[in-house]
Amino acid sequence: MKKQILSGIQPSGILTLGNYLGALRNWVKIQDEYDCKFFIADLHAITVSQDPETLRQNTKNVIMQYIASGLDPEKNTIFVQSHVHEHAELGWILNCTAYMGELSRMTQYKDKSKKQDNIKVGLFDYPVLMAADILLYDADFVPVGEDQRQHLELTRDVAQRFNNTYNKEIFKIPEPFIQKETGRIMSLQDPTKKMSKSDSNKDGFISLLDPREEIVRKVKKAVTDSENVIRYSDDKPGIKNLMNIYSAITDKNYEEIEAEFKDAGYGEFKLAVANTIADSLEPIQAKFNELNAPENNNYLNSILARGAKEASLIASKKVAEVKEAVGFLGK
Ligand code: ATP
Ligand code: LTN
Repeated sequence: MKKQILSGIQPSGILTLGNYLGALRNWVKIQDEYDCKFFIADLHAITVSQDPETLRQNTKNVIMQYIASGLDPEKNTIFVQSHVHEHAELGWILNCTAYMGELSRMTQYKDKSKKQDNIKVGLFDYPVLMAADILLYDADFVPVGEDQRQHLELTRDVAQRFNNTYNKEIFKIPEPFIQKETGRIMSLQDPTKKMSKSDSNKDGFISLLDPREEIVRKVKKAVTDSENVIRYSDDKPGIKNLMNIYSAITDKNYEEIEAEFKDAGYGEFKLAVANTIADSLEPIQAKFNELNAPENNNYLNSILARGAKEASLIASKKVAEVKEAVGFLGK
């Protein structure tokens, strides 16, 4: 039996290089070895305001970006979270297991709530829905970026507590699967903050669909320091971030990169990084444009219909087990 993998990305914009290197690219690498489910977390996306038409378009775009990045719809279950109502249903039940105190400690909530005037209950509750996503499918591993580690810890605590409360191993306790080097790609405009697709400063992130000129412009504008020496150091967060990106794409280690750019200044280094990024995104963009043609609409819909069917089958069994354990009267 292959081990189970589950992960998702919110359709809150076009995916960034951070999403790609931190999550998506790793999914592509492991898709043969594991039984994988990848979903589009639209229920999560509405924890902050979304324009309905943009959300619909972003959801389609994320599906196409998954496939264009190399996820094979024949090997993986790909689905939209809101197509499987058990996510919301289990989310509610787990709300009655999770504690206010533990949710209050989530750093993503603290960061995101600072940017909102009226903080939605859903933004606070988001990690519980994420726990439900994971626990529905008995995931062994959850491949995500570093920012999600805390949510995974919470998932493990909630699962354990639920199992203990009902004295039954209903939920499998999942493990995080986080790549150290690429787990946290930083904003180009503020290298102390993670690169994020919903950043209001569009120059902070590179989107998977940015054309080469735009990538070159953004990388050239990236905030660095004034030393003008390409050296890997924690006190040079901007350069460190660019070196991380370059290393992730080229597979060169930091010493090799330092040697390669020994006689170069930041201008030359940035141009090399930008072009390397653009080269690696080119095939993804070509495939995306192909998938985006109107004649492929039915193909994409059929993948999602199949994905929802496969996911629902598993999720409904888990929810039935949970309802029984909790003491709900059967129909
Ligand atoms: P939003 O800006 O809407 O919060 P986001 O860009 O932060 O979105 P998510 O949808 O929350 O992205 O994350 C999808 C996946 O990408 C998660 O596994 C997350 O850990 C990973 N990820 C997001 N940003 C980065 C980053 N800068 N570096 C590495 N991984 C990242
Ligand atoms: N919270 C995640 C997206 C997400 C997720 C999940 C990831 C929602 N549910 C379940 C892994 C497993 C994020 O990246 N912000």
